[in-house]
Amino acid sequence: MIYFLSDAHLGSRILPDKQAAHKQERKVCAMLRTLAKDATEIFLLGDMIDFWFEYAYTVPKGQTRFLGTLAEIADSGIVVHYFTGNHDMWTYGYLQEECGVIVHKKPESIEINGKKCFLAHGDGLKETNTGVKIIQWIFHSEVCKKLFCLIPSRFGINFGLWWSAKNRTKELQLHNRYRGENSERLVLFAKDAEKVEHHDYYIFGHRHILLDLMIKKDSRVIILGDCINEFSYAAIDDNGDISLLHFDEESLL
Ligand SMILES: [Mn+2]
Repeated sequence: MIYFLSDAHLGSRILPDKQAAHKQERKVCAMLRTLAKDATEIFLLGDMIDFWFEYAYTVPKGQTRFLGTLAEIADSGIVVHYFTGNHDMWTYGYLQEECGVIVHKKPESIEINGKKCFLAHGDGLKETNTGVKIIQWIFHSEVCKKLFCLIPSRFGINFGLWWSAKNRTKELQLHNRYRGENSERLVLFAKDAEKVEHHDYYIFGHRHILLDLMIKKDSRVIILGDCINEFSYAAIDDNGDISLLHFDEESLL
């Protein structure tokens, strides 16, 4: 089986306290370990960590269980793909070296069990808002990254977590529902992309909604939900069939 999950936003200040954060992190790890039982590959499609920035000699505190679980799964021979999202894009080798994952910083077109899949976190696709575009340019700028490195980490990381929580709160208030086939950006993106190159599945994270939509008789858009409230994931079986599922911790007991 091949699995896809996204958007755990581990370490987010939206959660009430450390205890709640650890509870969520343990559940994400339990989910990963359960999927690992019959997985050959696991794709993390972005924003697994709420704010990640690697400095030359240090990384942000926290997410210890999660990073350990990734390393354990990768060490066992399962290929783990880590797509960066718009909250955890500032990774420069640590996740590959220490956790053994393959980092993808751009969308990928990959054939999986005979199906052509377009995989992406989903931020920036079909984006029309100039403000958001400017922020995205800043986030991807090498100069801005170097400048951010000059800020002491206690201020830099504090700012990152604050910005991230503010952003998520806004998203939760404004956008956390399906906008419909004609307004949902990722669906519009997939429909446009389909005119140029065919994919059987378009799989995205980012939106924190669950969507399984046929856009053509042989093309489907999947949006993965999240690992905060839904603990949802997609699975592609050996025949290339895809399903959107929920992880149920109770069933493990
Ligand atoms: Mn995102």
